Amino acid sequence: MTSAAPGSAAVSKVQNIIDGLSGPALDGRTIEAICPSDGNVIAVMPRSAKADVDKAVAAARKAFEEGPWGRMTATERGRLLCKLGEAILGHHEELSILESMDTGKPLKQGKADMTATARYFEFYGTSADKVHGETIPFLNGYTVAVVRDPHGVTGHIIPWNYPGQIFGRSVAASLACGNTCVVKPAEDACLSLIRITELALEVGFPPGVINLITGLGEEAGAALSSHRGIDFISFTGSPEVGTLIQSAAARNHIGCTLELGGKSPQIVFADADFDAAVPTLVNAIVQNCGQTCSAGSRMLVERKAYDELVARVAERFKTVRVGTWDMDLDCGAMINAGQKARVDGFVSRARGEGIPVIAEGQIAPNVPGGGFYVAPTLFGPVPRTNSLACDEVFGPVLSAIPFDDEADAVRLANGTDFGLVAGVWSHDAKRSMRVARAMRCGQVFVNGYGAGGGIELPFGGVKKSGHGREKGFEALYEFSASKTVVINHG
Ligand code: TXE
Repeated sequence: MTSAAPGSAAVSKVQNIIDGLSGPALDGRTIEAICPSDGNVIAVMPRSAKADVDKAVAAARKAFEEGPWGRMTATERGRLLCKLGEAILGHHEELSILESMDTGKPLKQGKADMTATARYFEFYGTSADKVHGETIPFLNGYTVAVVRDPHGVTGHIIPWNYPGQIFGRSVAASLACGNTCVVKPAEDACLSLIRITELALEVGFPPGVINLITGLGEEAGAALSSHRGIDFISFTGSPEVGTLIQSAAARNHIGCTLELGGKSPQIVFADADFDAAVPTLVNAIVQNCGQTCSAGSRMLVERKAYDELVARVAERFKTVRVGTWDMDLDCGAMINAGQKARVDGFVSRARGEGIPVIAEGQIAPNVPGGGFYVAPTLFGPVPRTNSLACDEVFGPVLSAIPFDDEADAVRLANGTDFGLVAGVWSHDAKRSMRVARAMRCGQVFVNGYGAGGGIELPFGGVKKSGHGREKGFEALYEFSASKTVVINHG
């Protein structure tokens, strides 16, 4: 990667990495990477097409079947993953700046993301030699062993909201199982991932084990997800594209994990500790400018405490500051003009329908005109069937909704098409447990939310939020398949 000094006006030229070699798209086409903070072009990347995908998949196949990767022990593979984690930490500042410039997120968030990315490689590096199988009692004279095999070549389509972290959680888990990978980052955010792939080669990953191609979703992404040469696909992104990915996987009879976002409720009972809840409720929606699959976008509040809690959240909401990535405030810019327009559309429709605005954050006065900024907005009470209460906004927009009792809270929380994460705030342990168990989603937090990224915690959704689990040890079951070996020694 020939990189410009971060923050300088120079434009980097970045390249695909296939079989250990950097290069342009075969037909030489390019696309531009834009910094969301000011709208300036910061890099030019290959606009890969099917031929590039063919080449990357062939390299991954060769590395899986012929390269040293398949002959290495799980411990050796794990050591390399840990070394890559260390290299990410060794280049933490550089990678964090790339991530923040490329996505518009505040630098402290870019730094936290890179720390988490490194931790994924450490977690899966130290897990690689613990992917144990089992034995099963069977007929007399038989021993049955269930071993876990890698799938082969795995495809990874990464979104732009947390490029490093989502690369880490899916690629590291896949590599720990012994697969080789082809990665297609989002066209809006690829810079940190190219650098991490370079670092992988520097620390000793054999060529072809991690291949990365940049390009548009409907071109390179579609070519990768429908490729006959891949054996599994991991996708994080929109439900619409998730449907395309699952259809392509079905046509090729391969498995996939789909993580497709959410409309996560935070249920606050009147007996909750408001001092603890308020900052978390606000952070859960403004973090990464609300562009977080698990954003706590619905604040459901027990009616008798509604006015008090909403007033306290509003007070905090007004202090939220939005600015450029290097101003390092609470929120950065939205990723692109399209996502800004989407969020602006939700806000103006809600205003037009007369839904009260309770509070707004502040955009710093000196942000550049070309950036994609939106002011965080707290609406309430939001009617339960309004689009704001049901659809994923993917921006810093919080909907406050009162509920009457526990049953009503559960009905309301489960009442959208999504099911990713939920939060429950109450001092009544029995009630918290009942509500947590009643949630139809993949993760529930009680008296907290997000818990520092939760690398060790299985993560994924139900319903329109997708299926399959990444993070934690469960990901290792997704990226491997069991094989039952039946030995007759009678
Ligand atoms: O997502 P896309 P977009 C949600 C969020 C957001 C909306 C749209 O609600 O507002 O999706 O965002 C690749 N075949 N999430 O349009 O298009 C694309 O190149 C194969 C939630 O950016 O789904 C990128 O790498 N791949 C979410 C990735 O899919 C294709 C994170 C995601 O892009 C493709 C992002 C195709 N036909 C958005 N079309 C989360 N769950 O965290 C696109 N891609």
